Amino acid sequence: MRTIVIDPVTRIEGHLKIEAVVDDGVVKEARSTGTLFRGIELILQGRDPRDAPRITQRICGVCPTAHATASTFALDEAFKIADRIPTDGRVIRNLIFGCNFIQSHVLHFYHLAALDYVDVTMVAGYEGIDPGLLAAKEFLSRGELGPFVPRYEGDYRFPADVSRTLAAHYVQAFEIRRKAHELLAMFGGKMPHSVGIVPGGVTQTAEVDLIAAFLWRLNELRHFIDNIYIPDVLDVARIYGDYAEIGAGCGEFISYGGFPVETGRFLGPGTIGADLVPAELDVGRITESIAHSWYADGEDALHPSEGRTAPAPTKSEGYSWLKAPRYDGRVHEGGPLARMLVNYGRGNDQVKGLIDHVLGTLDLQPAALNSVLGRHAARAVECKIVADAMADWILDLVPGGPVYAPHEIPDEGEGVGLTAAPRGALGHWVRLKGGVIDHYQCVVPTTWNASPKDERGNPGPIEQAIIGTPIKDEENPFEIVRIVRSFDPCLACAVHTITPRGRTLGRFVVS
Ligand code: NFE
Ligand code: MG
Repeated sequence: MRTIVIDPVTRIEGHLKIEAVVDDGVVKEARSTGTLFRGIELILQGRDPRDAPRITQRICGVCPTAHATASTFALDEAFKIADRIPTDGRVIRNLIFGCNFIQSHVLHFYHLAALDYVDVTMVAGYEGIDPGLLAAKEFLSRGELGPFVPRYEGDYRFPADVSRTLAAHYVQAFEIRRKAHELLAMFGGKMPHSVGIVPGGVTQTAEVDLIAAFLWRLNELRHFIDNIYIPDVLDVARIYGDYAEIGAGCGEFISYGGFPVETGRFLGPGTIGADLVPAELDVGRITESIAHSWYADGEDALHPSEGRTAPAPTKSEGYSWLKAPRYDGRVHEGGPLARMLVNYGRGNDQVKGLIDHVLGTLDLQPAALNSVLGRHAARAVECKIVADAMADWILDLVPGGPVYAPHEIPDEGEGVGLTAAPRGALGHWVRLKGGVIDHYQCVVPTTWNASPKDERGNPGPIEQAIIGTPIKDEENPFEIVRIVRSFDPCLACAVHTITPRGRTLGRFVVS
């Protein structure tokens, strides 16, 4: 029996520790610990509600647009204007947010996860004229190995020429992400922490020149997704086919739905299990357990609208700053895989067509999607679906049309804002009193996926995905980091500890 400790897990956002107890070459127990602590929700108390979309974006530089979206949906509801958002306002919100989805999914595959599969150091032997590869070669020749090593060794399977092609795409992906940011800024003002999405709609009207410029650049991103990103994911899946059998999670999935369209949500909401029969989402069934989290609070498993945040860093049963969100008391995984499965189950033709194409290409059954490869494939498919939809949505804009519903801020009000965020299901809960924020809670995607055990002792999705995994080489536990990264965790988003008077909660040595 041996415990493998990976602390911090690199190439994710934020600070995550994974402990895995290995016996006879198989993981028997796993612990996922959010080691970062920070505060946001209490900062909001007593403030003008319109500050919330601006301040909650500071939770994270990777998915600020998701927080702006959830926060704004919650305020639309609290202000009772959710049904008055003009079409141009709704569409432009979706375009701004869609840019962030594309950027985030490309970031995750190339700059965070791909280095687990592609030996970028092969670029050192490159003899061609590709400017990106030559820049990478020069970078390596200076001994700048930081993003690439140290790393686990012994399971890089691509030959040198394919590794170099993939490395060229790694370099190209930086440019694609920059372009996605630029695209977002056209309607959103800037990235990160855009200023375009506000309660009532957006701040930028649709103009003909903006529409043309946006569409032209969006098509460049779509070209990359179709011709580079998706084929690269399929190449990794072919060479690392065993990863369709590694990393199965809890087997139950949750989607809040995302991107409002006239008929509901473009990515539909729901829950789904192994039978692939989706169920309606009932927000009232969401609870957060603190049984194994560093929070003091007699009552466990509260609904987020009543959630409290009382830090207890020395609590002996605790091992994470993350709470443990559950649906119907059961563990659920969120993320692109959850959304693609829910929408596959709901009979969405486009999702069905693309997922079936991936399964056919790799000769896999739908059950194999609950795996490391399934998460990567679902993310790439979702990236394409959202990018293609954006090219349609933009044509719904009426240049010069209204983008904002004027309104008063009520003294009292309550709202919940649910959205798909790149990493999963994101919810913001707000309550107003005296015209200011009285209570605010965020339950974010990585809180679901990287959660610790709950009050019933059930491990969270990432913990369950690691448990039962055979480890080939305990000195190089590739399997564990590949599983964790397939979830695209963001601990910066996931943890919100607050200390109203600046009390010290604990001291941490970062090694
Ligand atoms: Ni910090 Fe986030 C996303 C949100 S997180 S990246 O996507 O919301 O878990
Ligand atoms: Mg398992």
